[in-house]
Amino acid sequence: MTTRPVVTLSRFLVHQERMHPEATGAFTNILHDMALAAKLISREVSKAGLVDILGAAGRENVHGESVQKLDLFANDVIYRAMDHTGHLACMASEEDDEVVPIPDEFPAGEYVLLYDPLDGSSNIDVNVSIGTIFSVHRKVSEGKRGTLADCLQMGCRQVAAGYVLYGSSTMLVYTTGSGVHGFTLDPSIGEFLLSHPRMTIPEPPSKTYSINEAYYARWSRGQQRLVSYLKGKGEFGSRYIGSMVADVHRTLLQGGLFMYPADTRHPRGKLRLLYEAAPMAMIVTQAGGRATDGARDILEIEPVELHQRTPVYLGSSEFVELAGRYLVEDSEI
Ligand code: AFP
Repeated sequence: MTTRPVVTLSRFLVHQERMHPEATGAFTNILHDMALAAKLISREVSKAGLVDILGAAGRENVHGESVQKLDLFANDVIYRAMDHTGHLACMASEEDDEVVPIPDEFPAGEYVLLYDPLDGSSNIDVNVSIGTIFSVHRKVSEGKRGTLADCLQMGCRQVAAGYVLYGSSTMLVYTTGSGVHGFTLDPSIGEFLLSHPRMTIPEPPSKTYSINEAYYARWSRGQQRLVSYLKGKGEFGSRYIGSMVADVHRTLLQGGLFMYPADTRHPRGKLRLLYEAAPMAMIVTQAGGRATDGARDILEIEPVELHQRTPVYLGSSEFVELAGRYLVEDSEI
């Protein structure tokens, strides 16, 4: 009987680092630290349903300790896993208004980390999958400590992007620009194991579109006609979880079209360019798909502010291009 070797995330990262003799190891360590943060968040997320026993956020638990909201907990865990390592020049989080500096007592490094610590957090109370999204850039500014300019870089300059899905299993999926690799957490040994090497969006893709259709009345004519076309074909299925990580993960595994368009309430879309759209765009593009704002490639959008929003169309190339053709006809909202 032949058994496949078990490849842990650590072993995989060491192997990848060996293929780049110029590597300092800093980058590998960032991914290691991210994996550690993911395990800590995963442990807390899996306890979310026990909130009545363990204590609701903002109150004290049975041990008399104060309980943090999960998204703030996740934000804190990632920051603390990263702040002292000497690999990062600064960070930026969806939860914080400004660039998050590295404390003065710790050395600063050459990379910048942007993250959405717990995306889809409104789904926590109903036990639906949620996730963490992260993006890594190289520092480009002169000084030792990172600045806003280091965070406001185009998606095509990302050196790595990834997400962690807290679902029926916890998965870490990442790319450094040479393929997308997925690891599943084995809770019995506390290790991420390589379960999805070289992920690519399947061809032919599943005919699935994913959008919050309740906003139909707020969409542009082009957007309405696109969805009417997809429905009218009678060939498409529809899936929408409302947690971007979960919706993108399904799209990656099965193909399809995920959309969060601009609408009258969100004229620039709802999703954040730096924390959600750009990292997911890098992953989907690396997996053979496409990601646009309806017209422009997401990876080519020049960010001008930290919390900038963008419409998002991502998934199988043919569907993203189809969406673009409908939207170009009528961009008025
Ligand atoms: P929350 O973090 O507030 O739950 O928002 C999740 C999210 O940013 C993204 O994960 C979903 O794709 C999208 O918003 C869902 O938004 P709608 O509820 O408007 O469909």
